[in-house]
Amino acid sequence: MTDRSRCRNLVLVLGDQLTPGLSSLKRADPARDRVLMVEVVEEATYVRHHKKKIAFLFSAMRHFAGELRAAGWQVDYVRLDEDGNTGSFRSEVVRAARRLTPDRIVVTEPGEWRVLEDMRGWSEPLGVPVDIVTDTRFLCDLTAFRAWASGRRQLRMEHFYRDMRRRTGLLMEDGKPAGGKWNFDADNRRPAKPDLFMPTPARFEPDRTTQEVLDLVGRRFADHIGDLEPFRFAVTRAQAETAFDHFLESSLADFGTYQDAMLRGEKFLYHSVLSAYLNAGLLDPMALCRKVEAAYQEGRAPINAAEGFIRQILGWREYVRGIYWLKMPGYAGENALDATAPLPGFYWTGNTRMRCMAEAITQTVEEAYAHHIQRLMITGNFALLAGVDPHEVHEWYLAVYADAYEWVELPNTLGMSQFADGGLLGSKPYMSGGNYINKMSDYCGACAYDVRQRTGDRACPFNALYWDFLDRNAHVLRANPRLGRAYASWSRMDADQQAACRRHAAGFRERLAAGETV
Ligand code: FAD
Ligand code: DLZ
Ligand code: SF4
Repeated sequence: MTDRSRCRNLVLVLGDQLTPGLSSLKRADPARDRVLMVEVVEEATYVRHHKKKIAFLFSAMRHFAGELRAAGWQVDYVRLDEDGNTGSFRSEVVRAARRLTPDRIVVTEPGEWRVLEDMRGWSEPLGVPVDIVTDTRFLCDLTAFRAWASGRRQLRMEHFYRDMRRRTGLLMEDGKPAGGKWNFDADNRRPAKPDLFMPTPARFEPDRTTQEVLDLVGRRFADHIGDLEPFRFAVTRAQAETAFDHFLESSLADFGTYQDAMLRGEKFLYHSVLSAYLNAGLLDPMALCRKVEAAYQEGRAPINAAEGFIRQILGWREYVRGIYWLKMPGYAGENALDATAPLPGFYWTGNTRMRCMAEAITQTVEEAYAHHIQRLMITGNFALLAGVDPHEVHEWYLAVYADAYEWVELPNTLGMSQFADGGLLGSKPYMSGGNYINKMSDYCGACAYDVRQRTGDRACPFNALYWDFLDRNAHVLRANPRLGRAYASWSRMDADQQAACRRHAAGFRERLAAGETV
């Protein structure tokens, strides 16, 4: 259909905008406007995304297009393997505009700077205005975040989070935080024990649409990281809501207590495994927070669980998005510790003798998922200690996780995990030697290395790397009051021990650089 009067607005809906109440759709009229959705090779390959991530999005996009059509919209959906698909957002919008001659293009602002910059240049070649409208799916709009950040010396998440609790009234009782404290993190650091009754997230059998996508992705992206099957993701809003309800029933109560725990073979523990759905727009963050608050109020979840979960969504998720848009485009290039080592090849395979790294990476390859402490204190910690170039680390996280889009991934990786922003996001680097990993997991007992040794053939690599990291970066970090105890311990070591640590770490980093199996 090329009737101009039927396409006043051409509404482009991106793969992470699968929300019926999307701001661009709200501005349009199903009777007169047209929706455009495109599967494009550029989005799948600007970093080489995990096969499961591509399959999840393509299937969720196709299902969403079907739901829009059922709701009365005309949707032009361009499949990846369709004849004439030109492969990028820009060229597909140009092609559609030639076909449909719209008066204007409407699009909700994208989640990545790269795409926004490109969109800002579309109007001229298209010869029609491009309206980029605010994304209203977040709990703190960017103007409010800028106002919060303005004039502050430090942009700490905890302060932002308290403001958000007050603003939304979530877990507030008579103007005070429910349970008498803002933050129950201190209760949320218990290691887990292998348990026969460990919950598993809700899983869904692929339907015909998903099966077609799996065949497509298997053919077209065979050389990307990751196992495509078994594929058990939710691909519709209804399924994602079922997954959330299942989490509420089976895992929320223990979510807080075991939030930082890690166990061999347990890929999900009590985590919600909802981030991919939230970030694609299949779930509404406020609705989740309200349901978790209700579970607390009705006595179905303790305060440390409810507060812990709400803090992740109301606090961290909104905060990192605010930081991203406040600091881009410069943020992506920061490298406060001048880290330059290449990302070790085993990040793509899990082929390492370090049990903790093998567990975290193998499940990433299998599931396009690892939980927060695995990302932060295993793969992130190792890259930080080994001095890996933060840009390479960033590209890895962006590629391998089903929930990764730059607005959320970059601040978490570059800021929280790699300290490449020099402490804008975190007051000190998140780092540890083997001791912490041993305390919070059962990995070390099954490792080729010995967590108690600092140097020697079987010494846990995290140990010498930890001390060497502090030493190498003393010019940046020594003045940090939160590292006072760590530097005091380093100073208490005698010169021979310090030299042995340095030698061991340097030898290990050389073997890493040479691509040896470590
Ligand atoms: P749960 O532990 O069940 O938490 C509930 C929800 O809270 C999550 O679904 C997520 O939406 C939100 N959340 C929790 N922590 C964070 C956080 N730090 N930032 C933003 N939201 C948070 N999260 C992403 O969504 N996308 C990413 O690309 C991403 N990259 C990361 C990279 C690194 C190096 C680190 C350390 C963390 C990263 N995170 C990212 C944050 C966090 O690890 C994931 O959100 C979480 O592991 C998703 O699993 P879950 O749904 O089971 O979360
Ligand atoms: C991640 C991704 C992939 C793999 N493919 C597509 C696609 O083909 N079409 C699409 O609309 N979106 C895709 N996405 C999500 C986009 O990369 C995302 O919308 C932008 O990065 C902005 O956040
Ligand atoms: Fe990881 Fe070291 Fe423990 Fe091995 S000994 S699992 S390398 S922390």
